[in-house]
Amino acid sequence: MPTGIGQTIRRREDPRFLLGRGRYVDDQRVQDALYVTFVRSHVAHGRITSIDADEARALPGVQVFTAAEIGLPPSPPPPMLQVHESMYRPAIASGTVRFAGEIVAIVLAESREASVDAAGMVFVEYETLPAVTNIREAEADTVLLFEPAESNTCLRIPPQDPDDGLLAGCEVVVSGTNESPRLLALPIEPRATVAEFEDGKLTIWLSTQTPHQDKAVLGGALGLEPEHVRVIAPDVGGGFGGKGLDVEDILMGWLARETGRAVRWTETRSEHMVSMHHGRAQEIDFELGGTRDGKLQALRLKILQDAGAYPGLGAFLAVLTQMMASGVYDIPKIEVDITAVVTNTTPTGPVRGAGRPEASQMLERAIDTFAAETGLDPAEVRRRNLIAADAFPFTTAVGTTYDVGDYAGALDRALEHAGYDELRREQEQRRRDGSRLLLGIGLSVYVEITNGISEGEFGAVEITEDGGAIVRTGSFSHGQGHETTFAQIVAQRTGIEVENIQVVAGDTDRVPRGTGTYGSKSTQIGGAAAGQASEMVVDRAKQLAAEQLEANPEDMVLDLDVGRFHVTGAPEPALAWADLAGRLEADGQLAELSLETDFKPEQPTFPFGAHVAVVEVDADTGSVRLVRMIACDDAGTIINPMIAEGQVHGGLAAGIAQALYEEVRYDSEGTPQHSNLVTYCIPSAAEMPSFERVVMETPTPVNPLGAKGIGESGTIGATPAVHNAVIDALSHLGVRHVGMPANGENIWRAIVEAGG
Ligand code: MCN
Repeated sequence: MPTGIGQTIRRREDPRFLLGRGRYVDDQRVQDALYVTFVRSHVAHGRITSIDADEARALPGVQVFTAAEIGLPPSPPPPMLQVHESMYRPAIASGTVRFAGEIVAIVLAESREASVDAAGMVFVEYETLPAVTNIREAEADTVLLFEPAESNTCLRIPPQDPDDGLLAGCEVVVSGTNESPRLLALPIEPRATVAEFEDGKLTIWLSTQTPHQDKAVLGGALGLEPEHVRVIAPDVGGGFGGKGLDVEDILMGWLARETGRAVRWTETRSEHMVSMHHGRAQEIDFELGGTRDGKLQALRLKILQDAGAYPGLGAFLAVLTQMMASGVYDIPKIEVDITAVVTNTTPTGPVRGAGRPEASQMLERAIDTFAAETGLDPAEVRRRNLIAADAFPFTTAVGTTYDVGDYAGALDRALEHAGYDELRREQEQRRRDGSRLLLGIGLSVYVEITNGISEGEFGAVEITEDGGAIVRTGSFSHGQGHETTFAQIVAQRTGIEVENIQVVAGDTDRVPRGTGTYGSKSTQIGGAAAGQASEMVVDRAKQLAAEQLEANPEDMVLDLDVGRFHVTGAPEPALAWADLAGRLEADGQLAELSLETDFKPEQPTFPFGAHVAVVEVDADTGSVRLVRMIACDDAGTIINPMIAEGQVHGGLAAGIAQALYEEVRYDSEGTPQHSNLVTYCIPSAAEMPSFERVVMETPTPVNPLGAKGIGESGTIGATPAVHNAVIDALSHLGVRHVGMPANGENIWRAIVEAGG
């Protein structure tokens, strides 16, 4: 039996990566390329008063472009944002700069060194303007950033039927603010682009998650027909939600056409940290009400999202937060008010989780706050309010319909694995003993949305002459292991061995359409499409095998264990895939075993889970150590348990990093306080405990695989569990909240403020 769904096999792509044989954009050799350096503003908000590039231009082989020469029109944000035209983002700043890192000039030269040196000789002068970096200040409109636009607000969705008395009947009402700090996606491979323009066609190599969408946007921006744009995404060294088409890429396409030379650019880490979009950057004021015995009745939220310097996807992510505002709980009344504002900071966008972590971070903090107020155990408050396993499909008070779940099952498993009661006893004991190392236990029960806007995906399967298969998919792996899991899906349905199945993705000339990879949607739509195309090929192959064996097509079966066609009940005569393909090739019929499909599900899927974090906090210094991390994540049917586990591990590390370490900060003038990995803190494996994973699989009816997404689950569940654990450790000191990241400084401040 070939290795199909549910079996662990090692990632087929890994030997290439581990032996340094991956091929990334920067490895792409093109003839006679010019090297591009973007000159970026160090001023967060200002008027460009002069750009003096004379010295740079005088250098041999150097060309310099500014907005005046480029003349590309500013791009409107995605259609869901209706904003004043003055807020459209220019590819290169013209007149005004709006964040530190914005492009003001472009330098091209014959080598990277010459290009960087020449960029240092472009002198830009600014008249600085007041910078706004705080979202509450931006919301107040005291400084208008886009006059004549009359407000900094770029997305406003007030509650449909506001009810002043929403919380009136509640015996207990708790309130607070949860900040989800701005952070970086920070892939190991930074962005890189190579572009050439030959015979009227742009070929562009991008480090991206979304090659086909990028092709469409590039064509639109540069006025090129679809057949005149080819996007190739080779190996990508991580994206974490951050990679897609950026203004730099549009400029690279323009430069290749304008100069008639190939152009290349690979950003530095410092450049990356100020210019690739940032994530999160959201604050939520919450009010949660319920009965004294722990039944939740009403929730009111005011979401404030920082869109950064120009409105884009980041503003819209607050809508995903709203969609998931009820989480795993049956809360009868929920009112959500959304405001997104522009500031003088790097524009925001999706970073692993994108809008959903913010919902679970807020909700799980609110539940713990409610538990503290009522004196109930946090696990008990959760249990009393979880949506019951027999209530699905379930529509929450904010109108989101969940497919299937067993939230109590996930919580029970995680608590049992953790030894929750024993941990509580140990906590008590340490408190009684006056131990300096305080034990904290944090819970989160979460549900998230994957394939959030119910997109479809392309999949095709082609049988090759030797009886192997080529799978073409519109999904695109930037680290997730699709070369392995997509092959497993096809193997399961065709009986062809995984090693004889090639997965083709990421080249718009080799895959006709696709949407790419984000929102943990690839398996449930791209994988499902590949599975569906496999079944179509098998059906057609049965007919063709019947013709070859002069049998009735209805009697023909495919023995999946060995990949052979024969008549039911008679194993001989039989045709293996290679026999059939060989005969069809000889007859000129092999193309009939090349079929494609588009799989479009009715709705998104809703992975869920429960996490338990155990921390030790030093009461004197505030330093914190994550001691244990227990994760039960249910993504429906699992294709490859080892890959799924790897995804959870990566997600947990990201979620823990947000809870304890990561934060992008600006000073009051909008100057970023981090420009490299010395000053921006991300953890390494050394800071992580060995993760304890509890397996659970509840298949979804939404797609034939029964699979939900798993790429972001760990990120969504881990942050609130760890955050709650830190506050739990300090709760007996009167601490009710610690700002995120819950690092030594913030913990120490919270202890001091509580009088400890
Ligand atoms: N999988 C599985 N069984 C399931 C679901 C998934 O075996 N029920 C497998 C898949 O087949 C795939 C992997 O797990 O090999 C992730 O699948 P899926 O959950 O469908 O997510 P996507 O492939 O769409 O990946 C996107 C998701 C997102 S949104 C971010 S951000 C992210 C992530 O995945 N960025 C990553 N994981 C990452 N992993 C790496 N190494 N690098 C990134 O940049």
